[in-house]
Amino acid sequence: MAAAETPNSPAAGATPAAGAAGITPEELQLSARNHSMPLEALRRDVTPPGLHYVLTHFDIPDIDAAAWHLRIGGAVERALELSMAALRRDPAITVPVTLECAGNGRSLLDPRPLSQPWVLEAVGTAHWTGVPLAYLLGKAGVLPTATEVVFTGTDAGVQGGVAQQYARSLPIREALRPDVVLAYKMNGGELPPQHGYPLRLVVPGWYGMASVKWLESIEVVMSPFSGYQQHIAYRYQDSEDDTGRPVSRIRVRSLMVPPGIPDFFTRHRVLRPGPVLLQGRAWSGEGAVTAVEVGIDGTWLPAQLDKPAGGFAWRKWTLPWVAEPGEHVLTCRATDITGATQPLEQNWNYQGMGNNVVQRVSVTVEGG
Ligand SMILES: Nc1nc2c(c(=O)[nH]1)N[C@H]1C(S)=C(S)[C@@H](COP(=O)(O)O)O[C@H]1N2
Ligand SMILES: [Mo]
Repeated sequence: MAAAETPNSPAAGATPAAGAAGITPEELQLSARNHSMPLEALRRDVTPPGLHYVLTHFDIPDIDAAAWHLRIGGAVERALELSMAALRRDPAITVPVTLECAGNGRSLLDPRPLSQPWVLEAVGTAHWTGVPLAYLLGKAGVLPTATEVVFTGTDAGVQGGVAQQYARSLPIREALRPDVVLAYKMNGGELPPQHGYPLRLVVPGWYGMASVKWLESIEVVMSPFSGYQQHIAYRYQDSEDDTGRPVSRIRVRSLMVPPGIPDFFTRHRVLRPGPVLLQGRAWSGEGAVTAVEVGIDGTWLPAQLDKPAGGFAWRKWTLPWVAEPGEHVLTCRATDITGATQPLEQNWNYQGMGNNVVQRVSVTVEGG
């Protein structure tokens, strides 16, 4: 029984699998449903919906937006029930946000935790338009005793033997941030079915699991939420027995557009000798990216950074390189304002969360 993102049975998570070898039918099934962003899409500031990564634990619901309502209740002065038409009349904001799945990089771990086997590209940047969550919570009137807000999606399934609707909570101070949005548009167009139609939460700076799709209800609560996706899944665990620490903000990461052209099967890169502009994007959920270095055969050079497109949107970087004939390894490494940087050796954890190891691209420059 496979479900995305968290090893389902303790045995599954602990099963050693060497590198990417021996991919299981369950992993293949998940990776055929959930797709990542092709690395060449890093050329674009904004990721078109079809290129943005997708992660859905259960089934994509088919929702009739005309009949759909959002319920807001719990520890509030006034419970609200809002139609899509009513939400569209509220003041709207548009926020550029880089979303990344917390399981990005999982398939590189050894042993490999069995779940959605992401490589490096479970990321995308979109412009999300909708009503600020803080505005609606203000309308409902949050009681002073409130500590968290629970978001529940329509989609249901079984994970780790637990029947559930997908649900996550946010601490009240995060929920009241002005840039947290209940989005009904992606890149100016209608929200696509796979991205949460008709309404989803977007929490800038947090790994994707916080941004609940197909939102059905919002409940303000006074005690810690203990739902499966909060309490069991999305934790940094050292071992099966470790209760772990919750996954929250996106760790600093950079990726490059692999230069040249790919070999179809291996994706190994081939390019001509001479000047080439290496480029990519870097982001962090902890704050601004302050530096990107590019490694050419082990020598680190500072890349040039463009202006950021928003507080939690990726930043473009470039580095001119003169490619000489032969075999080369290109890497990139970002640092954010907290001083956090990307590890050269990945840290293993039981669920395979937050693996922000540096990307390595091997290239063959022709003419040697
Ligand atoms: N209702 C619901 N919301 C969800 C999920 C889900 O399975 N169901 N998956 C989460 C996870 S793990 C991620 S990484 C993001 C992915 O968002 P995207 O598919 O729009 O890129 O959605 C989050 N929101
Ligand atoms: Mo995710």
